[in-house]
Amino acid sequence: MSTNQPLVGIIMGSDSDLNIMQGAAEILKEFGIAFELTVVSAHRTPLRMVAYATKASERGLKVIIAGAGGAAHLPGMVASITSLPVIGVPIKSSNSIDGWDSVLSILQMPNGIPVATVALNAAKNAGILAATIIGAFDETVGTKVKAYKNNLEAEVLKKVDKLKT
Ligand code: RP5
Repeated sequence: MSTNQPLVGIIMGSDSDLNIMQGAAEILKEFGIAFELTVVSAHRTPLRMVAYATKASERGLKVIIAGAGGAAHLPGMVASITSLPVIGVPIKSSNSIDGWDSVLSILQMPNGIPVATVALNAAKNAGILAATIIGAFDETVGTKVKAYKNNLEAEVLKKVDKLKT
């Protein structure tokens, strides 16, 4: 990809989510996909959330990855405003109910407003999914995603071979 225009917006409810959300940033770097990363809170900065979601598409973003924990309304609220695909990352932010609060808040969206929800803390998978969406239209990215998956397969086959010896 030859431009520095961010194609993926990585947002999170708090800077305490950053440790997990770095996983999305790292894999997007590996795929050579430009991204931006910032904190947008559905509850503490609701107007900033509305502004971000409203302008995301016109600013050139193609996919939004939104991570949040607890009453994790950020991905769903952003999805309710933007026409871009939104990938939700449930974050285990407290031990009280093992992250089920985050998972269910992001997963259980009403009809019409889908959020592509990855597993608990699975920011890397969110990055791979974002690359896959972009790769469906961008051949360079698509080829990298294919190579990534081929490599996963090769790694497994190597282990299978080792088991035979
Ligand atoms: C959520 O509350 C955030 O996404 C974070 O996972 C959780 C805790 O936030 P802090 O109190 O650490 O800022 O909104």
